[in-house]
Formats: sequence, C-alpha cells, structure tokens
Amino acid sequence: MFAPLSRYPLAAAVLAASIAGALAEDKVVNVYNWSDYVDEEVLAAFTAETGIEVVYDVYDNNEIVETKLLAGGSGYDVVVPSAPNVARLIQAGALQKLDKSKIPNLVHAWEAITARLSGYDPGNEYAVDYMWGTTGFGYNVAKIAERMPDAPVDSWAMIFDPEVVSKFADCGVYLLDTPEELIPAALNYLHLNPDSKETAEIEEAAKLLKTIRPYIEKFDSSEYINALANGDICLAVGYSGDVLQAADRAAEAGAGVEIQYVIPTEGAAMWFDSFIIPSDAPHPDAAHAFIDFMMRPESAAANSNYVYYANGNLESQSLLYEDVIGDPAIYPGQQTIDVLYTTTSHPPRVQRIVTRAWTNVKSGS
Ligand code: N2P
Repeated sequence: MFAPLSRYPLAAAVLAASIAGALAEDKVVNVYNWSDYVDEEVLAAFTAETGIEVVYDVYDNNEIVETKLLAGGSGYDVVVPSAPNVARLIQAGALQKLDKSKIPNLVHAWEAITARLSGYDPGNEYAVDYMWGTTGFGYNVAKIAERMPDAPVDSWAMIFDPEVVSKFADCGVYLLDTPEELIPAALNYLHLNPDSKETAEIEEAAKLLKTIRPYIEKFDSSEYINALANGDICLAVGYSGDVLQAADRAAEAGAGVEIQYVIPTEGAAMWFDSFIIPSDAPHPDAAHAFIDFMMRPESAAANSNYVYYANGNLESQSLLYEDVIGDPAIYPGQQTIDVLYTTTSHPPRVQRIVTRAWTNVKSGS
C-alpha cells in the first residue's frame, strides 16, 4: 500500500533532501581553467541558457592542477590540463570516463586532434580537446632591434645563446615558470630528444638553462602578457595565444609597442589542453552540460576568436575570424607542424630529476 510520506517524517526529509540535492546538482559547475583562456560571454551564455551558475577559477601551470586532482576533493567539475598530465591523471584514477551520450556536440571534434590525444587517452574516453597551441617566444620588435640589429629573431638562440640573451637582460626577459616547457625547449636546442627520459640529457638541458639564468628577470606564466604589451619586458618564452593577446593589447593601447610571436625554426612544442571531469566531481551532470556547450561550434569559435588559440572543434573553423584561422601562428601550416614536437608524461623517477633540476635552475644554484 502506498503510505503518505508525512507518516514517515524521516523518509520524507531524506527524500526532500535528495530531490534538493539532485536539483542543486544542476545549478552550479565549478570550472578550473588556464588564465586568459576563455571568452567570458560564452560562460554567460551557458548560464543564461541552462540556469547553471559557472564558478570559474584559474591557474597558470599544470603542476598545481595535478597536485590538486591527485589529492582529491578539489571540488572542481571541469578542469583543462595538458595531455601528458591527463595521461598521468587517468593512470592515477583521478578522472571519470565521460558519458558521451551527454555530449552530443562531440560530433564536431576535429579528428586530427582527437587522434593525437588518443596517444594520451586511449580510446578518447576521458578527455576532449579544448584548445591546442605552441610554445615559442614573443619579443618587442623595436627594443630588440635597438639592442641587436641582426638579432636571430627566428631562432631559439634568442633565449638559449648567452651571448644573445645577455644583450636583452636590461629590457626584461621572462621564462615560463614550468620545467614542462623549458626543459624540452632546451633539449631541442641542444639537438637532443625534447621528450628525453635520460638523466644525463636532462642535466645537460638544466646546465644550459643555468648559463642563461643571470639574464632572466622572472619566471612567470601569466603576467608576461601585460608585461609584453606594456613594454615592461622585451622578450618572453610563452604560449602562442598569450603572446598574440599581448600583441593585440599592445596594438589597442596605441603606445607604439609592437609584439611579435615566433615559432623558432629549430622547432617548438605543440600541446593540447583538454576538458576532463575529476572522478569525485560534485556536479557531473553540470560538467557534461558545460563541456557540451563549449563544444558547440559557435562557442568554440567565440573562444578562439577571443583568446587566439586554435581549438579542437572542426565545425568552428568556418566561424573563425579570418585573422585567426588565417594566422599561421594560431593555425600553423603543415610545414610548421612538421617541426613541432610533443612530449609525454615522465615516469616518477624521471619526474623527480626534472623537478630537482628545475629548482636548481630557478635558484641559480
Ligand atoms: C593560457 C595558457 C594555456 C596554454 N594562458 C598552456 N597549455
């Protein structure tokens, strides 16, 4: 017989709480993404359409993401780590498999990028590419020319040749604050495998970084955008879209600062940042809804048009501004893609060596 709930106050309370819980589940999504990596109007459009509030938090390196997700209980629903970190997080059981039935816009995913990602996430079960890009450097055209008219502006020698970079120390040189980018770049400059797992080779890369350490003003992965744009620094190893945002901000300010992004001829890193859902995400339904919204061609295009990074959404390409899809610094042609390298996650023993080498580089010891 069907008993009225009021006769069972506890059951009624529990039921009411779980209904409230189910409803609450859909009202908020906690997103943790890289800084300067989204068009906020897309977030507002998501909330307007779904009623789900976006609580948006930012980071500027993978190390902090990995630490938080491995510890568990981060409270995040959607996070956007780079591919080697995704691979490690999958192995650690820190991520949940995506329910692809809840992400119909996955049909727009760009197969060429999905295929690359499957090297880190076999079967593409856990991760969906958001953006991808390269790591090169940005420079202030006038300040560099003033100091070195014949500067090798297309080469990593700008950063790794002490004779060259020392000439720019007075106008400000920043390096990204992560061994994940600087060790591979140094290895590549030394004609070694940028994805090397060899202790001796990693030590060699660290040695090279130590020789240029005196000319580095700061290790930084987010402030360099404005620092370049304002003319406060003249050279920075940085991510493609970040440097292009700096160039754009400089042009808009109209103070005569011209910033150029370079994918050096020796090659550069190509990386992929993907949406994942932590295994203990508090709002998995909202997380899927969010990823699905971001995978709409209109959303992906709006984001790329705003942040100057290439995205993983094929359908969005017809909606991109011509100066985005047509800019080889954002969507490089095959000739450039051929000199781009990718990196994989290190086994723990190698990771410890990298971490220690990096600490020494930074401290100058
Ligand atoms: C955004 C940087 C994202 C690129 N500021 C790092 N993979």
